[in-house]
Amino acid sequence: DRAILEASAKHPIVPLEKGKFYTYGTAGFRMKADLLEGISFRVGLLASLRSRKLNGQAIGVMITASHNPAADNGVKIVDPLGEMLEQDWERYATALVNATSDEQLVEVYNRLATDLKIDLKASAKVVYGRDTRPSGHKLVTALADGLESTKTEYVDFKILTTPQLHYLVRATNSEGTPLSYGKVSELGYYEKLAGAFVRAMKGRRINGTLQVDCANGVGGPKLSEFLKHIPKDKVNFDVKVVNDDVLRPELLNLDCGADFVKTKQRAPPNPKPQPGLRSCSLDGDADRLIYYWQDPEGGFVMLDGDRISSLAASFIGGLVESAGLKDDLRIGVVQTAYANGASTNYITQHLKLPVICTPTGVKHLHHVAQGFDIGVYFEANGHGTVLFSPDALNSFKTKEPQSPAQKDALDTLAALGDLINQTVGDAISDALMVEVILAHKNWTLRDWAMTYADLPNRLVRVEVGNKDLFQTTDAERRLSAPEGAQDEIDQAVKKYKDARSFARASGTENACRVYAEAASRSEANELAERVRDRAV
Ligand code: 16G
Ligand code: ZN
Repeated sequence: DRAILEASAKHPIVPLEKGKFYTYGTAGFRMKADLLEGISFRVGLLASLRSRKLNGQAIGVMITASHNPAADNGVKIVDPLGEMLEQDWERYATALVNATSDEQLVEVYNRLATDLKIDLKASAKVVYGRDTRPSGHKLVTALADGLESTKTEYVDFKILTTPQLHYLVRATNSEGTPLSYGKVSELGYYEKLAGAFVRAMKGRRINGTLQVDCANGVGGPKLSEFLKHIPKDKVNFDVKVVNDDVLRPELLNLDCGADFVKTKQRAPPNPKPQPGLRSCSLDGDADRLIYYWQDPEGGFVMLDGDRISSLAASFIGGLVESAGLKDDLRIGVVQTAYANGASTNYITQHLKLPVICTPTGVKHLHHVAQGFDIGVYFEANGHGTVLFSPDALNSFKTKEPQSPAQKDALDTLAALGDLINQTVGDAISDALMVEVILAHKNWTLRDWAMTYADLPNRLVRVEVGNKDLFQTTDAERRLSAPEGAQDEIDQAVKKYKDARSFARASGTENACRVYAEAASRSEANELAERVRDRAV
């Protein structure tokens, strides 16, 4: 207890106004970096408890604020298999962080240990990393102090993308077992991806250059490092890395990156968009991906998370059929309310695959995707991945092929199982998957975009006094409170063709979001404004 008290005094928590509390949001604690030092220290305590509770398995901590401005930062906890922290534990994190004094902190810590039957003498291990934000350094120092004060073993993996940290957590816990996820090092991550990429491409050619906008974040240097591991004689992959300046922190996510492209629905102004160039953008911690190109005739065309999801579902569904596994493996797609209605239609009607809708946030989608043998999940904003069950992975490796075509499909599926990050959405891994699929289909981005036409849509952010008044049901597609608000939305939607709209409280900022889609751009805009004005 003394050790914790003393260390905690060095990393005080910044008190909030009366009645306000820090909360573990959709993606951990996220706010202005100067508020986070004490929080990071306390997250160290929580991670040690979690590790001790889980028999000393390694827990991960990632310091990042993703697509937020450079002045923000965040702390989130990763479970042993590389998944997001189990939801029950979010409130324990919140309890520790909101303790009002060092003494109270120790009290809460001890009470959690007692209530959860945790042996504080058992061994504990935590591995952590951070993105390129300058504030990250101070935050990992506080974190390490939290770990030392609880006698927790730790490994500092320094600067990483978020998905790399998730990889390392799973690799650490599976090392030396039959389910080993890969070598426990950043190099191991590159080698695994590069090897799988070569196997999945199988000599196919990639047409033209891919320009990757890295949001001036950690994805830039990491992508450049990864590219060195691709054997030039096996795959031609011509990548132009842009917006990869991590030496001027103020440039992070500034007028570039996946969030900019998705919300502004246009290409970053720098470098000047080149007509026809195949392009994609990562976000600040490289877990989101958006593709796009500037069409000489049609203007800017964006291929977002819904498009990546339907592309992956169509390709993998086809392979499963060719491999003769259609009756053995259940494939499904998981989306949120933000998914464009046209994508949902395409997947259910054309691909004939089931779609499940969940609330926003990767933890929800990931969980539901695990219910399938092959679960494809993406948020429209570009965050997502494809999960393969142990059964699925096993059948790719053990099924006896009846023909060369079957063998080909099985080999490609097995390669995809290694290429696609199984722990969390990973922009680098997802981009490689997209490139593999386009090469197999011999498609340009235009071919990809032709599969269906997106419904015009509009997202508006609304400042509200208290966002918590807005309660949702039906995977955030309907409001249950305030009273009467959903009726207003229903009335508004009725006025337009192919229309859909919903409102929800943000999980990351104090605001509401209104989404609307309809048959034409003007109708979508009108609907969004009507819902904003009448229901929110
Ligand atoms: C977080 C989520 C992201 C979600 C977004 C919604 C993770 C890792 N990140 O950034 O998936 O789309 O929140 O934000 O889960 P909102 O609640 O403010 O709309
Ligand atoms: Zn991110």
